Amino acid sequence: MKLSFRWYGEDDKVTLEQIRQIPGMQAIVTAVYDVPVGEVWSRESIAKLKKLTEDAGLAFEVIESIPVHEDIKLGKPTRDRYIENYCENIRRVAEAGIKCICYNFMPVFDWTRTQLDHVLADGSTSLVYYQEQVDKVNPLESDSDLTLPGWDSSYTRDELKAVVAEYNAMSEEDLWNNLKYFLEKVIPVAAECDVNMAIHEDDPCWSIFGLPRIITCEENLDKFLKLVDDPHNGITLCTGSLGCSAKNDVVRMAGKYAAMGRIHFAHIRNVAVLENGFEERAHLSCCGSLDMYGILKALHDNGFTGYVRPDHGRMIWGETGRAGYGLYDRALGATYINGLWEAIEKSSK
Ligand code: DNO
Repeated sequence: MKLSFRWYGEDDKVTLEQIRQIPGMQAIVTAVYDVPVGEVWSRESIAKLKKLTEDAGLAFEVIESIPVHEDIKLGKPTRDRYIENYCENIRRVAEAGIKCICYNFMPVFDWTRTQLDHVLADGSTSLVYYQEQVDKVNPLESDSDLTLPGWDSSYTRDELKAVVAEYNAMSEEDLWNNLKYFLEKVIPVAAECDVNMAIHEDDPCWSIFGLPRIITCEENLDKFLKLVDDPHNGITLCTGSLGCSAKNDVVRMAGKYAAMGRIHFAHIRNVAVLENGFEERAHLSCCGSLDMYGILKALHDNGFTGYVRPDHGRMIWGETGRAGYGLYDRALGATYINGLWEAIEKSSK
């Protein structure tokens, strides 16, 4: 595995110098943020990220994310232009040395939580999802509170209502067809550039607001990998996204898809699964519902060689900043991952 860390660019409170001091840190995970979704990234912006990263002694090899324009997911006539731009972005980041691109195919809403600063028993704060709070929100009603974190804030309320209505008229099968159409154009370009595409599971892995969500479980990941059966068409195994549903056996999925050579990136995060949702917890197995040792061992024993990053951390030690993306708890997560990996490697010899 190659240990990596997400960095939001020069505006990130967490600096490259700090990230470099995390033991065993090898690579940065970042993106160009100065271009609207769907447009082509400038070579200058890409080169700047590369230089900053490499000057800090870290590898510039993973992008998270090149976002997919809604017109592609909706299958609108304008999608071809956006897909062409997407292919151009793959070529451009590949030229700069990128080996892996993380993206998602979630309609409108990326990750969804109902609170960003829930106080846990130890006084740290974390991101949580309680179903009863989500149920109170109806994006189509003008008086509902539309401020759940993680959403694209560039939409006005009317635009959001319009795009949600478009999805409401679509079936899951339509979304599958649009994903297939996208992959059939994009994966050959990724293969030509030798870049691995790594789709991120839907977070949480179930439908919200009646919108279709399809990258949610083993059956659907099997279907996804067959849409275009090429090793460059792979997944980001996000343990927290899959693991917030008790129906997903994340250890089994880690082993299975690693053995197939289709996991290119792993987001390592623990969650406590509750009856009415889930809470993000510290990375250790004993802090949540997931067997983190089992997951990493399954990756290791099945020949996984991709990138790993500690995913969302809690806010601890008085740190403030971007929810889920502070320095301290993610650094603890990185150290835990390193410890597990060393032990797994040595005991398997
Ligand atoms: C949340 C992240 C996601 C992820 C995208 C990938 O913290 O894991 O926003 O980056 O879904 O496209």
